[in-house]
Amino acid sequence: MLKPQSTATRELVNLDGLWRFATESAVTSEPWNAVLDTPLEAAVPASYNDLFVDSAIRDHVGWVWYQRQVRVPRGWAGERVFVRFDAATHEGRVYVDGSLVAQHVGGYTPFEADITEHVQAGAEFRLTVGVNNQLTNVTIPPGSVTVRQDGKKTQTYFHDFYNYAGLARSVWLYSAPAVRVDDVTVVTGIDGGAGVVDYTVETTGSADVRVRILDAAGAEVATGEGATGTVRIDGVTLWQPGAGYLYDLVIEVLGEDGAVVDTYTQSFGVRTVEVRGTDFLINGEPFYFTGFGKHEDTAVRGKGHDNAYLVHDFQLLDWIGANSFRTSHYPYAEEVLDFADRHGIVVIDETAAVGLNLGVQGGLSGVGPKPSFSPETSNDETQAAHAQHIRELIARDKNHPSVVMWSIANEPASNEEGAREYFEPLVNLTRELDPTRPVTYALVMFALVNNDKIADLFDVLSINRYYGWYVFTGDLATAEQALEGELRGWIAKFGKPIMMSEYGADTMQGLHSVWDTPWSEEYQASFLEMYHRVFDRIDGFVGEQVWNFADFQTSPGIHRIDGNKKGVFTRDRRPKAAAHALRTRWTRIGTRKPSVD
Ligand code: BDP
Repeated sequence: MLKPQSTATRELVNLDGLWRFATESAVTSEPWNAVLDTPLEAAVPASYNDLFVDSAIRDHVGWVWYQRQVRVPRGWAGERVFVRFDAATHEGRVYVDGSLVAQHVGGYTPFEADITEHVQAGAEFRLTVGVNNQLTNVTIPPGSVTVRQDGKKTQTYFHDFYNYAGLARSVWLYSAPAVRVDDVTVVTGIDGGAGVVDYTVETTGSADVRVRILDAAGAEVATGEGATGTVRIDGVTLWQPGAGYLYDLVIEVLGEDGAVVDTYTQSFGVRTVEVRGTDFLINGEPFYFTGFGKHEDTAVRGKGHDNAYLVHDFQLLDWIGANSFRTSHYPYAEEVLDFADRHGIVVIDETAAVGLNLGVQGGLSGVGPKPSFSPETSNDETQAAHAQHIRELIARDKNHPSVVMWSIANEPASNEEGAREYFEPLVNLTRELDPTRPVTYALVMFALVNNDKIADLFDVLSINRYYGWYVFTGDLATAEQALEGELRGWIAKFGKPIMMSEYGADTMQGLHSVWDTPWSEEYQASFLEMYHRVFDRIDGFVGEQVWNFADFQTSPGIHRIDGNKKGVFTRDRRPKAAAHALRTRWTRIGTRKPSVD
């Protein structure tokens, strides 16, 4: 799905700002039919939960309403007019005045509606958006809603981060011509010193297409004719980890008289990704991932996208020597991937399929033990929602050179009955939609080499482990043996690349100890060092991503102190002691770990 942009033939109006806001209980049953009668205004983009000092809003389960007036620019007569939501978490319904124009399920992927028939150039309309935060056994991610005796709804979910909701990403109004670029896919290869660029442009209606490729300085380096084609870039500059060189594919759609009726520019990088034996190769060179699992999470904004945090987080990644991160546990804002493209940070792009596991959360949430895959829990309908989510993720992110792998789930119950039937079609779908990128999933601690049912379906084994934290707490010597034994078992059985996609210890900033005291800053550093000793003894190991980049908010519970504290940085991005040790190690590693003797 194309990201809206302003070009010679398209105009773009950003609708961020302050919108009228109310929960469903505070307004009439069809709030789109009138001006919302509410004293509240909510910032867009931002999750609504932490904006107001009102627990009835923070903990609200169900619909909330956002509304604003929008004027269509007067020059848009004769154009198609679209409204585009970068995300509505987790379900959105959009009304233009009294008309429903879009409905979308899935909280982290964009959707849009052609509203041309409902609006007039130069005139105002009322844009009302309902957003629902309910998670059920058939949503991705899953959860469950309970109605108490007093009628109040409460919700449980099976993932370890706060269920922030609302309009956390930008909203756009844009114009585009009736005959236009509808989609583009760019796949790149390398042939000696040349880049080989396969492109496929889809248009609305049949029209001639031509393309030009511009280098980063804006110089034309190649051209092509037709909606699909292959173009060579001689003397290509590759997109590399740490050096995110981008080209522009300028697409022009031609009218019957040969005049340009639409133009759209897709940036891309020339690079290849491949798994060979136990190596993960970028541009044919073994690549070693260093970095983090992250979250979109800041104070007050919740999951609201913020360019200041975007810049600062990438500065910190650079400072600490990290070359990559995983978009744990949902697709991040497109601005994040664009930034990673430009700055050469490698991304493992994850779906929002987190918590397909009632075994893990039994203890934490009080739900279970129930089978994770069954008609009452994750079932065919869940799988269909998961498939749709994968389609939308790949449609959105397929052209990002920074994205080198899809992670289609975090910690599913891959050790349980039904896991293979659930996952095999999803892995096949992912490969069909994108044959160019490896596919992985992050393995839960209960999924072991002798009971996991799906590892053989994937290209890379991404292991989440907490030896020394949830098990062998405070006993790093025993944890070290257990970790090494387990990792060697995976390598011996599968001969695939294996990486640590999560390892970390909760750490209270400012707590110090001369002992191996869990929660102290020293323990976090010793814990990570212990893991690194093990990684450095194992061949076939392709990366380490610490859990987590920064402290983040979770639902309340006795296992968490105002959120998860496994951050190497605090929630306001100050380094804990471990950050300095990681910096020493990762700046030394760069992109390639020295091989084991
Ligand atoms: C893993 C999850 C992650 C949690 C982490 C933890 O993948 O979302 O936050 O553990 O417990 O199970 O800190």
